[in-house]
Amino acid sequence: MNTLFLDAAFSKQTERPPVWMMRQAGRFMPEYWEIKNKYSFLEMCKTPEIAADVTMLPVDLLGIDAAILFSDILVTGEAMGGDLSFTQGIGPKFANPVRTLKDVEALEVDVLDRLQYVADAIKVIQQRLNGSIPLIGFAGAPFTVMSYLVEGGSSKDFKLTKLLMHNQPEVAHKLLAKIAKVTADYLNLQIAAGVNAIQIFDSWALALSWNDYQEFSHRYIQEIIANLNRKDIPVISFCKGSSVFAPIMAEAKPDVISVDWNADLLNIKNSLPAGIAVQGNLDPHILYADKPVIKKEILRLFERMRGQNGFIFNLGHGIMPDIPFDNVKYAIEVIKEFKY
Ligand code: 1CP
Repeated sequence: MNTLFLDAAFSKQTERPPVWMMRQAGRFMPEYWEIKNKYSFLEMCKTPEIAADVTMLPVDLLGIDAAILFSDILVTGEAMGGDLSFTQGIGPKFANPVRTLKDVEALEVDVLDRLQYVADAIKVIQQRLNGSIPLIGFAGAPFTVMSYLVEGGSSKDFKLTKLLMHNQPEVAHKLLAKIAKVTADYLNLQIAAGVNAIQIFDSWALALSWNDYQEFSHRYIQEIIANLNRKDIPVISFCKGSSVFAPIMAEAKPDVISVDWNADLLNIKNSLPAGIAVQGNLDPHILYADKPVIKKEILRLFERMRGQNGFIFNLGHGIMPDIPFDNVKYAIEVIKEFKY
């Protein structure tokens, strides 16, 4: 197996930084659309052979150092009773938003049988990978998943979510505790099915104040990480907002913190306890730019991180759907030519 990714995740020395990209198995690839035109997004997630086909696209076409399970962070919300759909150009929608104590009480927590298709997909993907590179499993963090359940879909300002947190904190905590329980069970299901690493996505934590982040997000992530059957499975904690929240995130004891693009990555790494690796942190918009710019920005980051154990190259957030495929391919070539 190519162990670059796992070595860096455990802060061991590597000959070059390993690379994978958030949202690497997605809409910027023409081959993704060939599959997407035939099935709905949830059909793709729930059919193990198709989920495996999509997971393998960036492995075969880009040569990345780690694969990520093709699924979505919102499948936990669906399993708990959310009526989830994805509409092209609009995004995710929960038709039955969760806004009252009664709504929260109606959500179920013993739901692993409804997520068995993910375990099945992991087994098919591992057969396809055949030991070549590690497979990353993932879940959404409770705050981010709660925001979709409460808002009923995507949100710009998280107004209803914050109103619930501020006016009825006990209801918000009840909801977060339920999501955290399902998420820990779900990640342990993924570990049992054979993933080699876990990433927790708290995509919208940046919307929270320092205090609210600790009360409504961090403590649940901490609880989830503490409940994982980690063995030799590294845990990556990602949030949009990590430039600010990294010191709090470290208290949950992840192996890796995935950093957005606002911060200087070395400064963040130096501020963390020894043994926590960093992942990041190229601004994904750089991948729209001309190739010499892409190369210059990647090499600038790598020169800054030269000599550091515990550095995984990634973007500060996911690849946008209209980034040219050729630019992503070029970026990966630049990365793989680099030697420390
Ligand atoms: O390579 C991969 O990363 C693919 C697997 C993957 C992952 C890790 C998908 C497929 N979604 C996710 C996680 C995810 N889903 C996050 C966290 C990552 C991040 O912050 O980028 C979030 C916030 C979601 C929610 C979601 N699902 C959105 C965002 C909507 C918003 O509020 O801005 C969207 C558009 C989806 C649908 C979705 N999930 C994945 C894909 C490829 C798609 C698009 C479906 C389509 O083809 O229309």
